[in-house]
Amino acid sequence: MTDSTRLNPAEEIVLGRDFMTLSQHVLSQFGTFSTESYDLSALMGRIGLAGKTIARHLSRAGLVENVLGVTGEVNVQGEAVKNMDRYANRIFLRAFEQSGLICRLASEEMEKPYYIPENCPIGRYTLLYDPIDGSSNIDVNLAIGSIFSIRQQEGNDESGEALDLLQSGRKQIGAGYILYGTSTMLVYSLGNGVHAFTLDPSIGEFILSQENLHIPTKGSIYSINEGNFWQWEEPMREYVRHLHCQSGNTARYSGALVADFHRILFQGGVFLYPGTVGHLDGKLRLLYESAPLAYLIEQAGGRATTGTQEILDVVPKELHSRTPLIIGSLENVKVVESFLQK
Ligand code: P6P
Repeated sequence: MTDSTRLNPAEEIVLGRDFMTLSQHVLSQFGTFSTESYDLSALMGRIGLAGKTIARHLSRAGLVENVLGVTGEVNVQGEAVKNMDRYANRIFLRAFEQSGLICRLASEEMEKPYYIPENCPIGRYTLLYDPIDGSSNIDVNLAIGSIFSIRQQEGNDESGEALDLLQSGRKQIGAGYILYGTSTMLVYSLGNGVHAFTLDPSIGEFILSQENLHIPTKGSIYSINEGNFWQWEEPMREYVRHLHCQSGNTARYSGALVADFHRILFQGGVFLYPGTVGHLDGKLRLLYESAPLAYLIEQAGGRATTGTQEILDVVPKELHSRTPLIIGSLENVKVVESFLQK
């Protein structure tokens, strides 16, 4: 008679692996069952729900209406709004209504923060997010992502100006991204290391796949849009020429920050989106693109800078402030800084 209460080692590993879900992992991070740990566990679970919903929508992009293509609107950034931008933005909003967790959401797609009044006395967190990063890749079925940053809400923000958000990235209590690639992955940190989850569609759960990620201190990959070469300032051109003169470097650029960042995080190297003569602050937004990725990279032992200042020390002038971004392995980023600070 087999003992049905016991598992063989292989089964134990699988069930042990399958049962480390995203929400469970967050709780295990705190080692206590405090209100904060439960709130953040539930909050991450909701982000996972948003990610799963967006991934499902993307998986049928060519088959259903209003996934590919544009809405005909222009967002606060002056960019054409893709159907997926609007859909994903709404999914994040819906994920947190009636949650009691998030009082305020700020997004690339919304000029002003969105308030959920029924959550405000209780939910003291703000979620800043880019619902779909790399949307130019959607219509050609290439990887895209969502990026998120979690902050405590300080005060009641009666003015609705969200002035407490105009503080440096050091105020973040957590950050992460979802990568809609060959598989859907969620990578996050709440200040205790960086952890990666892979969506198992058969059970509809993000399952822990890599824990305590560390970026290699040096890598051979550089990721930059060399089509902008003549718009960069001379020191940046000098750096790229330096790479061209060396053997062993590999250029990889997908057009989606999350995908390029993910490769650098796992394999080492450096991603760069510098300023250009027309836009010295570059293209990427600080609060919901660069700062959350800078939070992750520092947790993973890497570095993120504007070229002259650490990204996490930059104080935004307004909600949609942009910043140059150089992010990746410690040694690679320091070489870039040595060129830019000459
Ligand atoms: P470019 C996507 O629009 C995005 O914001 C990032 O995801 C990406 O890294 C960058 O812009 C690509 O910009 O100018 O190289 O096409």
